[in-house]
Amino acid sequence: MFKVIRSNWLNQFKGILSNNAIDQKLWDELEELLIISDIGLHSTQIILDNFKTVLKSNKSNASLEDVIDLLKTELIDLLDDNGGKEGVNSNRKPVVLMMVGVNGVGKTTSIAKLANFYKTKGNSVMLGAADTFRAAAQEQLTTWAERIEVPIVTGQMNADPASVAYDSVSSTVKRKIDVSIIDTAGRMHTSSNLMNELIKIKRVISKVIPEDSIFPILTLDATLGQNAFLQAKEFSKSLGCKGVFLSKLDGTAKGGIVFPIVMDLQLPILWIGTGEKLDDCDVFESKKFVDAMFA
Ligand SMILES: Nc1nc2c(ncn2[C@@H]2O[C@H](COP(=O)(O)OP(=O)(O)O)[C@@H](O)[C@H]2O)c(=O)[nH]1
Ligand SMILES: [Mg+2]
Repeated sequence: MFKVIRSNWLNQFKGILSNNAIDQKLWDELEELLIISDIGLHSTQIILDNFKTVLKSNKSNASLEDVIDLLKTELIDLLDDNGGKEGVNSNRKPVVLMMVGVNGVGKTTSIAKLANFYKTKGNSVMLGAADTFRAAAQEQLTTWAERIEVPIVTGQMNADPASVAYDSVSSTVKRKIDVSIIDTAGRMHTSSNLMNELIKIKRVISKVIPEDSIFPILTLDATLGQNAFLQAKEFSKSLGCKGVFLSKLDGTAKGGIVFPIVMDLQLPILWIGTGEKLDDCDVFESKKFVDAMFA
């Protein structure tokens, strides 16, 4: 798991920590390392402030390894404390995952991965192709559904996406299926029509399933770095997203993007995508992730 992370933080942190006394130069170099790792200014400040406190009370007698361990523990705690751990409670049945995010971030691919993930765990799955804006989106999801062997509800090009989502979720309930995953369109995040359309989808499906069983999941592309944030805030605010599917982690050597997602957006990262194939998908775990950053 997380074999794709190539940050190599261990040697970089060791180098900085062993070459400096605890002074401004140390903080400047640490800050630089965190920022070029995609952590973003705000989260970097929080990490450094916490680390300063820990380091001041420990460095005099702590070994380099101990200091690295303190830092790792702090990073894991920050991820656990800020993102919230609730995630998707799949004991609740049926559960609806409504996948949102701008075009090209990997929504449809991630839906296929999740369908495969839940099916492999023994859950029944139903897909809903509510991206009726692009004809190719229907075909793409249908192809995945056939491969994974899960049922799908599709709609005509330009059909009302809310009605496709409604049909799919209704059918999920009727057929006593465990997990319903809804694909949605992702035109520009600046288009208020898109947000209104997504809000409508959520409202309409809440007529057949309790609202707390609906989980809007934001797909974010890890390679977009800080650029992913504006879109993320907009989606999160409008839809009350419950978590993030972080795609394309194989496409970046950094990985630090997880910190501002969790700390600034206050959204847990639930899954990561690490390639284009069905099983290039892992459940996110803070400790494993931080260990991988330092591997
Ligand atoms: N390397 C890599 N490519 C991915 C990943 N997830 C999706 N993709 C690719 O990203 C492109 C856009 O994906 P798609 O699912 O169509 O995005 P959508 O427009 O958000 O539905 C496709 O070429 C996918 O194969 C991932 O985790 N890693
Ligand atoms: Mg798509």
